[in-house]
Amino acid sequence: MRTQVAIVGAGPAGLLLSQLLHLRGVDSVVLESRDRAYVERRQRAGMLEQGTVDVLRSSGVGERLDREGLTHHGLELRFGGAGHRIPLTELTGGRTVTIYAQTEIVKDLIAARLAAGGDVRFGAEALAVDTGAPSVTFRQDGETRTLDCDVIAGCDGFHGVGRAAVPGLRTYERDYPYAWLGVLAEVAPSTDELVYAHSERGFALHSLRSPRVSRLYLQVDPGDAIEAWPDERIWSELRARFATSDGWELRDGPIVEKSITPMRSFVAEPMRHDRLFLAGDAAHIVPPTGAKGLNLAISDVIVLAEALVARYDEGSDKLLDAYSATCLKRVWRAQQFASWMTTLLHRDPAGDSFEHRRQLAYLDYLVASKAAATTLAENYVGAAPTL
Ligand code: FAS
Ligand code: PHB
Repeated sequence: MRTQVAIVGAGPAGLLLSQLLHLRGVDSVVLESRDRAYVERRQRAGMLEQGTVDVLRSSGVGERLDREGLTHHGLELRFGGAGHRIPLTELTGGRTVTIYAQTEIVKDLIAARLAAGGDVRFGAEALAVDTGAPSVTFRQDGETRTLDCDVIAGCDGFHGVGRAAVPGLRTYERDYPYAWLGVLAEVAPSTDELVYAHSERGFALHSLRSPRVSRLYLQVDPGDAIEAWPDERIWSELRARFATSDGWELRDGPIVEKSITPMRSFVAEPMRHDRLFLAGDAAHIVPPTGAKGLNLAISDVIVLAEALVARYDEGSDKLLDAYSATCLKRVWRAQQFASWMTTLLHRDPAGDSFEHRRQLAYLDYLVASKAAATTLAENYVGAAPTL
């Protein structure tokens, strides 16, 4: 077997890379260890920056996104029993964010690749990558095979095999003393825009998926088991954390999916070794508070696709040689924002009262100062590439 670009992983990074390369006449094969149904239903992100929306549209997979996506112009910070709107669009010269679930992006990309005759192989687990004479050894249907290629794109997420093939990797990590319990509920959202709640009981987030489906998160201990969170306890805790003095009410309904995600910051440098290029969660993880994980994966792939096309069209490796540094500038900007927003909004499990008052003081400042609110807005909608 041979292709120009071997892509390991059919998450948003791998699938979008395959689509972008296809549109520019570069062949690829996508190897995905899980089956299609698993990959399409895995609940993850939902908040898209403008750059992510733009590239999905320009690569021909924006039609359902335009029909079903929810464009947002602001978000609410809720603390001390009151809500405060941050007018994102007004503060960023017209930029918006869009709610459209990662599951739907994955479905749209898989459908587009298969409709174009793309080679996306499910149940094909990469076992090892050879970065020199590039090739990927993988197992599918009990048979071990080798895919020869010019370049390998390691889009295989945090637990993949690509990163391990980079010798002398430098890693930067921070584990947080809390996790997120994510809930998908068949109930109309109780808010039109996202509500980020800071409370003495802990953080909570009210996001959306559609006019009939809500996506909610609440801070839990990293060691919590999902079994300790029956639906009624989840709704009761969410009501307590979103409570306001004006009697705002949280609608509840059937919970169709719930899971606990640990929270970490992680960066692996460099994001390239020889003919292997890492993209997305394979190279970095951000705490989901800032809604950056998916958007970072997309921005890595935009850079990688452009660099690979330059290699094939112009014979130039200049952009490929700059790939890691180009991506890492944006990765670290996102890391700074995501860790700042996470430590601002989450209750310190040690119950440190100084930390709680410090958080409240900054939240008051965010609401009172246009400069402070603009800093949040600019990073939330997606820092311009120059920042
Ligand atoms: P992914 O992990 O999505 O995809 C990697 C793919 O590679 C997977 O399909 C995997 O099966 C496959 N793979 C792994 N090893 C392989 C092998 N050896 N061979 C073949 N295939 C292999 N981000 C946000 O912005 N907001 C959120 O709320 C949010 N919530 C999250 C919740 C969870 C539980 C997790 C894990 C992440 C969450 N994220 C969130 C981040 C998430 O959206 C990621 O940033 C995004 O999935 C990154 O996409 P990829 O880099 O494509 O990696
Ligand atoms: C989501 O809708 O999944 C979401 C939105 C904003 C975040 C995190 C997750 O900060």
